[in-house]
Amino acid sequence: MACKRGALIVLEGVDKAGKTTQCKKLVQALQQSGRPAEMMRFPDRTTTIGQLISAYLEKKSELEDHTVHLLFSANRWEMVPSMKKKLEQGITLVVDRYAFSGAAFTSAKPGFCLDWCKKPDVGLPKPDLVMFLQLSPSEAALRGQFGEERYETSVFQRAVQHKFELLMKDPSVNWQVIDASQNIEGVHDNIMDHSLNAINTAQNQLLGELWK
Ligand code: FDM
Repeated sequence: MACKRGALIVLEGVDKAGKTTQCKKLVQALQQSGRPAEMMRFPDRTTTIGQLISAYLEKKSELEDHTVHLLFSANRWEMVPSMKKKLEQGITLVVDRYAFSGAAFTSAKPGFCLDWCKKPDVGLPKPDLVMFLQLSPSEAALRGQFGEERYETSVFQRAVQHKFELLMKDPSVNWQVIDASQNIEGVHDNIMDHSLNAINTAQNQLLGELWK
């Protein structure tokens, strides 16, 4: 019998919510419990496309807004063959940001509608679970200053939060909101519970297509 597929698990949230810390802890905990798991992140800055995106985020280059949006999407599509292969091998993928960040960040810019922003990512592997790490702007501010990269301002982050709230209304995606104001271990326990459920369910289901 073919081995059971891994689950595609995504963590989303505004800046300072602790996504990267929690992705790492989740992968470690899954591996320690004997479940194969790997972490991925988008943008993946290591590819040729990823390097263009990275220079843009670091403000070392300028790119037209539609163009950079499509590059972020292309940066996900270029990883699809290896993602599918790993999932088929039974490896659970824990992903730090995905198409939801893509749609939320670009649609927070003037002149973009959410619908247009979602289009390039239609048909990507559909996550079995998307956890949104919820943190109020005032709690995020307590966690320190924003960095120097593009988009790291409180005004823009509020606009992004609003777009995430619109995306979360879509019942075709398995959204779970996680209270990220708890301590690191508390948040982790919550994330682990949801992830184990998703892994069990995904085993018996085909991988879906996002927003299709
Ligand atoms: N971002 C991320 C986008 O604008 N579109 C996308 O598709 C993705 C995946 O890039 F500001 C933004 C979100 C964030 C930046 O930062 C990436 P990190 O620190 O590498 O997650």
